[in-house]
Amino acid sequence: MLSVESWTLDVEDCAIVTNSKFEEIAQILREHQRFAILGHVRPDGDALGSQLALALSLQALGKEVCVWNEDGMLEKYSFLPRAEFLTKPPSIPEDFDVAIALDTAIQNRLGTALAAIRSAKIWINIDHHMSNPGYGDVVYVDSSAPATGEIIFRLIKSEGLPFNRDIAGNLYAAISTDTGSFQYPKTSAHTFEIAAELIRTGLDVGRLSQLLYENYPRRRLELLRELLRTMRFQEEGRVASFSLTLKVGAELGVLPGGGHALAAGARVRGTLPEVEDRVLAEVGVKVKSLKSPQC
Ligand SMILES: [Mn+2]
Repeated sequence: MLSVESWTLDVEDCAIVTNSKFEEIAQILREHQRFAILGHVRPDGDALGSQLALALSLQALGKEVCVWNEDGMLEKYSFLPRAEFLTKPPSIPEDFDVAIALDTAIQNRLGTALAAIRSAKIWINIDHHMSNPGYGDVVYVDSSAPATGEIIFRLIKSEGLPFNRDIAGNLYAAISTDTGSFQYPKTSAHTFEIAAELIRTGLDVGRLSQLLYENYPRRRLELLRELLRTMRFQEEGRVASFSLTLKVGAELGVLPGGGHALAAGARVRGTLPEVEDRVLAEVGVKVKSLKSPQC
């Protein structure tokens, strides 16, 4: 039930994607006037931060830019610089010179933002998910990048596109959140070098970190309290489980969580105690078959 949207595991079949050069992308950005910048539904910090960062750079270049996400700006990211620039897409589709999908492995995960594009002369697809099949006319997918924000930073810097503190703040949020605060394995020395360059624009890292990681809505704490209250341990402490009834979930105003490679979901018929027992019995069998951890 906790946020799993940013846990992306690149295990799906992957197509060989031939990347365009930054030079070619920058030329398209400079030569056209009207842009739509889109990101995936149920956005995370990387999607929202990357969208805003590229949009602000294009706006500073004198372009006309729409920044759309099906879910609009999430309350928890509303502190991002120029957050109000990102809106829900309109119900009547519009025409663009260039539509740019960011951080979105599968094009239809753009949701209603995709439907709001009646036409685009060029589709650009910039992403870091290995499962991205390379849709669009111009593609840049780098699965070694820990965040789409890192690719946007490299594009902006290598091509001399406008860069300022607002752009840096959005990119810092994108990279920080998608690396789990610079902890996940794809975090490299280069990632820290980029972060250093972003901070040099004058970012207040302490304040940004506080807003990113230490501010919770009350219902998140209430959800955590409910989950911890039901927590139990089995298999000599190697299995921990907790549960949430739909009734309590509805009272707390939280949605049922989706499925993800690292956070699988299933619908199982039965009462909660019955289903819990069945799932935990299966987990117990699996755990018994595993060797003891070495560390
Ligand atoms: Mn991402």
